[in-house]
Amino acid sequence: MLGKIADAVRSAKTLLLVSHVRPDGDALGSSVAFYHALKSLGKEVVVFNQDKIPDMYRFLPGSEAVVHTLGPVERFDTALLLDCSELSRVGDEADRIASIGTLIAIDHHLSNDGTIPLSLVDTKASSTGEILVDLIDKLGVELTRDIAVNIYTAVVTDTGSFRYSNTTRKTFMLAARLVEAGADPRVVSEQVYETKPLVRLRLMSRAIETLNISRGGEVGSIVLDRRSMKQEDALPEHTEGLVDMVRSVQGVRVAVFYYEMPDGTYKISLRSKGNANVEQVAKTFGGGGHRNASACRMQGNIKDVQEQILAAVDVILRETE
Ligand SMILES: [Mn+2]
Repeated sequence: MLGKIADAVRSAKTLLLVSHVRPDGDALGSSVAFYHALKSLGKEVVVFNQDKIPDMYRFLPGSEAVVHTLGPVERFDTALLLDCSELSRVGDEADRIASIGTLIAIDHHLSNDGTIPLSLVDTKASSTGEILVDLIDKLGVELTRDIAVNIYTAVVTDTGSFRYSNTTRKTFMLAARLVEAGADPRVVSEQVYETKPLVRLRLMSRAIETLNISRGGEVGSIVLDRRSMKQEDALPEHTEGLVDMVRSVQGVRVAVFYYEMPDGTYKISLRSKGNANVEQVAKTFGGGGHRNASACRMQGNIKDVQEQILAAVDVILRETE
């Protein structure tokens, strides 16, 4: 598949790079890294994402090239989906993007509806960035500093700074290569982890007040409602990482974060330690993700939502006791 995709990229003239809504470090790092790679091959490239770039990722070299309005799609002969392999994940422009002649997907998520024939999905890879380097090598593109910084950020953010189970020998070998090519680990971690706005800390304080511990300390959950978000003048991106704070508690095997969106529906982020498979919980409610990090959306009042989620969490914890 890698060879086929490399051929398709080589014969493409005008490419669209697109990733999932609410882009994370891997989505953006991969998209912008491949933008540089394609430019060096003399291609016409547009990087599109429906949502704005979170401030913490604005340091990524080339991130200013990302556009948020798609424009006519007829000019593209090829579209590459990065860090997602289902068109619906790209947002409102999914149908128009689907009409582009050649569609390619590069991803490491399990959820894959198989509608894109040219799909390179490696669920063992730490990140889309890691897979992308294989393609960049195959294309004979030099790993420049700009590419390295973007890919390094993708790897660091998707592995939780080389802490999650997706961190392998290959990840460290790649990291060494990226540092050699000019990525500075201190600069990246400072930008990604130490430039948070104060409002995030205030949200954290509000969320901690809602902390609920159940199942003898194995399940911890927090809630953020619309009112708190409004009162703190907070944006959705400010909630990123709150759920990890709950997972960090000793004895907690599953952490749940109920986030009330502006329309009153709930986005539920699930995190787990070890074998506890929260992807199964998310799937029960039409969501997805990985074993240790998943999400789904639900409607209804918070009490009902919590009850349903806790029942599903109970099922997976019984299975791995
Ligand atoms: Mn990813």
